[in-house]
Amino acid sequence: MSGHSNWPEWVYIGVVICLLAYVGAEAWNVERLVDHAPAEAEIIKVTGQQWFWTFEHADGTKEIGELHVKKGQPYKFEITAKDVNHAFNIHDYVVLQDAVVGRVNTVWFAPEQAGEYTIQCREYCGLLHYNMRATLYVEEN
Ligand SMILES: [Cu+2]
Repeated sequence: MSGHSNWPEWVYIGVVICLLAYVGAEAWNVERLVDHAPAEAEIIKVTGQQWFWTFEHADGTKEIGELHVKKGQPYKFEITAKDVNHAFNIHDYVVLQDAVVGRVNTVWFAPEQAGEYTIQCREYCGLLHYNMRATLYVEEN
């Protein structure tokens, strides 16, 4: 027995373990929130092609160049492309996802403010890329 006490080291190790567990749990929670749409989310199929967006609601209704949704309702976008790659972007709602040929990417959002917002293509996809826009209409529920 050397009269040396090592409890400060154990306290230090304990604090580090607690911090790592906390950071890990937070990261897991954020990832879960970002990746997993709520169960009641309505699915909207989004197709990008030169140079417009097409939307198909769960009931089969289709829209071209505009998308009508309800305030407060969560939506899950299933995004794909027909010809070349595009990127689906609703700037005001921080929605951004690649639209890739032959594959379906998903992203979800729940609009909180009624109004009109711009949907844009964020991947250079040819001559009229700059004009590949659509309007998002968020309506009162
Ligand atoms: Cu584009």
